[in-house]
Amino acid sequence: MAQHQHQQKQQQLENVLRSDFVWGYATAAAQIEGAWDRDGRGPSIWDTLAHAGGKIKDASTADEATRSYDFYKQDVALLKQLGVTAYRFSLSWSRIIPLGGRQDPVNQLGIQFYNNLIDELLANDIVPFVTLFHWDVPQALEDRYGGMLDQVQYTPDFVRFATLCFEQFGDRVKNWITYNEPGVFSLAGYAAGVHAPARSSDRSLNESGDSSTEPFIVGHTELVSHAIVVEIYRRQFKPVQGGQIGITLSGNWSEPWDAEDERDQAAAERTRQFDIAWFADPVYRTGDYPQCMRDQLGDRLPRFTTEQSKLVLGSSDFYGMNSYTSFYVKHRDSSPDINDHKGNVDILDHNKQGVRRGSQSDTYWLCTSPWGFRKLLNWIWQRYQVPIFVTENGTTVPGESKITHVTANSLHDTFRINFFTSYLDALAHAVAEDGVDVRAYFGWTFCDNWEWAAGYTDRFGVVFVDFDTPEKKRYVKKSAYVVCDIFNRLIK
Ligand code: GBH
Repeated sequence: MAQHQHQQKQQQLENVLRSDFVWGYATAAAQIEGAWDRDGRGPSIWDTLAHAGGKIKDASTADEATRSYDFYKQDVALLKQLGVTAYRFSLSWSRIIPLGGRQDPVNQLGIQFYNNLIDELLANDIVPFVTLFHWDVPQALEDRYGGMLDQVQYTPDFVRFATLCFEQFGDRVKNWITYNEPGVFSLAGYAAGVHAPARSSDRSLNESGDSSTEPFIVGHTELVSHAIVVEIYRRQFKPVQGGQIGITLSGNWSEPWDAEDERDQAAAERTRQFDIAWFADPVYRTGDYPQCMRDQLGDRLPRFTTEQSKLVLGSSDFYGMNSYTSFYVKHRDSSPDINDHKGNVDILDHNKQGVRRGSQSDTYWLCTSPWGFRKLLNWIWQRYQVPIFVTENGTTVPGESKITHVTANSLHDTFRINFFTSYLDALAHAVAEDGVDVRAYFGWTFCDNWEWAAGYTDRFGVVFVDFDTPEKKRYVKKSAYVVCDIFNRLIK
């Protein structure tokens, strides 16, 4: 096996994380709740995409998902059993405001559901981390004005939704995340066209869209509306409620294919900037997009007005970090394609010496590469200097998606245990030896769930779900206990 030579034997660290370090698991409404049309909920763009057919790997929908809408009490009890101190979940906008808009009626049953969930968590001493937006735009807003493509129409609708949530839940919720992975929402939905609302320049895949412009317009809408919501929270709610608010960004580590070649070093840095600094520089560093993106994209990259730029800079109390894997990056000599979003590079599984980026999971893009996780924690900390909350990190297990009914053996998820053990070891070393300020960690994810375009074919949970049973029966995998043991050792 031509394995990666990145692992070094390191001593096992103890008591290196702050005593107030919080940890748990993250989920998203669209992936777990089910009850897609019950108690007044309106459809989101993901319901539309799944129901239209042809875009989801196993032709499934999230109509039922794990039925956490029905079983939230059991889920909270199970979370408690797994030892977590926090739980990150998202709100379904169209459950709370079925048509989504600022003039549209509020659904009291939707508010009631989240009140119940929040109260149940607090009764169990589990701290709620609430994401306002995890990719599920109300379909009515998509129909009305094209959703986030129309920044002027969309922004007041998102502001109203966010304000309503602060009013209704902010007495008990003290940790808010505005957007989950704005870059993935933009690129997968408007460049690759594989996520809702399924737009791209590729007419064999999507009816409409423009991969060379729309992702950047949508990204701009997300940044500006995020900043406006944060300003409102800080001015109107924080003085009374006392919580914190920020954004969660996706990002994987980019390593030069040839570590000796300056062109590959520059390419890897450029990819980090397209991947991460696209959102992180405006928010944490400069109030503007990175220069390398402006150089390549020119006027296709929107410009911040002076006022927007001021609002965006400093608009996050923490760095919400979602990261799963690492890639090798090689420079290209040709000039960039109009639809390029990565900085004109080749993304590779092996480096020049033939070393693999890590062991392959069940998911094509995901390999276990903790060596890059430590480097990425350092890069983010050095560049942005804000406390890091790891808001997602996890893996699928080779072959696990083929298991439909549980056996004792299938709960021994050794591959996932190795993933969490090595990533948490990397995190502990980044904190203890590199001085990186990490304050929270959420594994992705609690239960196996509806994995977007992969449907039910990717199992990311530390809890196995038997989707064939009406009650979506849950079984704890071994990794859940290992993760708990690791945090018991690492937290002071
Ligand atoms: C997260 O996104 C999501 O927040 C979460 O809802 C999801 O369930 C979880 O990951 C697991 O997938 O173009 O080859 O890089 C992860 C980020 C970004 C990973 C887009 C897949 C596309 C493949 N995703 N990426 S590639």
